[in-house]
Amino acid sequence: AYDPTPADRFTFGLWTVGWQARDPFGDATRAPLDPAEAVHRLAELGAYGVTFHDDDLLAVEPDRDKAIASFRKALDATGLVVPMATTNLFTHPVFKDGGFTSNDRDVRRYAIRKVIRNLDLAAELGAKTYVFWGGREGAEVDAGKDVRAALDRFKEGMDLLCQYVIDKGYDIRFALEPKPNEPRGDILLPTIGHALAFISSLEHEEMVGLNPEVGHEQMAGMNYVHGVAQALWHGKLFHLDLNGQHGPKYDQDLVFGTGDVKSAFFLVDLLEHGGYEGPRHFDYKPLRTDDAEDVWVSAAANMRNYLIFKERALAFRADPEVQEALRASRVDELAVPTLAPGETYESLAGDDFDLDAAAARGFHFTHLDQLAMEHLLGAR
Ligand code: 3MF
Ligand code: MG
Ligand code: MG
Ligand code: MG
Repeated sequence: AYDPTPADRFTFGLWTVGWQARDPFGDATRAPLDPAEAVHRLAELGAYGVTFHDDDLLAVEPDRDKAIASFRKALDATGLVVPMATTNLFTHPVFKDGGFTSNDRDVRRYAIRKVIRNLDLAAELGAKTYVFWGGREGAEVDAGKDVRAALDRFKEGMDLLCQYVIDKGYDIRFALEPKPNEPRGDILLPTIGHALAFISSLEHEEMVGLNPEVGHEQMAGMNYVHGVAQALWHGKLFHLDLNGQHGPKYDQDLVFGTGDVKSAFFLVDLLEHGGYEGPRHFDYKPLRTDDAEDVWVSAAANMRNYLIFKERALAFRADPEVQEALRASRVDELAVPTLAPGETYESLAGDDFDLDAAAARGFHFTHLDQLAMEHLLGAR
């Protein structure tokens, strides 16, 4: 029951299983991974697709054409698809002050060219979503960055790239990935909310949505489930990055479900019932202590955990006691509009309301929460 198949639509970034585990204090603990091997191994494990940054394809073959040919061959051999692609605008030292928002205009022009080149490849490979994680778009020194000018330039870059996609007739939408900090001291568009507000300023706002990551919201102390629900409400959940994180500290990128377990349960509950049809994309890092084979144990764990949470969430929803508890907490009542059809604010004046009785009514959320815990822990 917990064995993934392509129908589950699990996808992985090449940079996840391919992470060599370099960190700010230590060298790589694993050899580079051939993207073609990654594709074959992921397919064997039951994944549906793979995603990549332009530079990920060059992990073992510096010649871009040869690297693309080898990647394509692996895709054709396995049937794995590429639903999303993205640009590396953070590793090369040229991006140290950002890509779209570097103070250096030459760098901004280069960043846009780099995106365009990989957009063409993304379109060829059938990607429908193109992600922007602006990891270097930010600052450590407030005097060094005019945030309003930076947002002008960010908007200029996005508007231009939307126009490019329209002119080329590509079937691609963009997704912004918020993150509060790391590697910059402060990153622009730090949370889902900041990014949503920014999107509403864009020339082609209908083409731009979000790629929220579990750990990135949790680093900012945010409730990821609420953030995803709001993104869905705005019609902006174009894609997502699943992983695990233990609260506000460095970006841990743990295996999905191994950070805040309860939040992962409610996330899967939301995704399975909340109208998200896209891929379940994992953006995690195999532990630095894992060897080349352990990497595949961790890849499998992401998918297995998702399927376990899915089973628990379905059992939670199907349990008659839970349904009764939901009614007792009046969760369904929130879906009823506050005014009845035909009523106006004047109708409120006629309400016969017992203030004391309403104040005394409990919502019984503790009982509901306990039922969720018991389903999550397998005690029901
Ligand atoms: C960094 C990230 C990124 C993005 C990726 C775009 C390197 O914290 O999460 O991974 O996910 O650049 O998808
Ligand atoms: Mg992360
Ligand atoms: Mg990450
Ligand atoms: Mg990510």
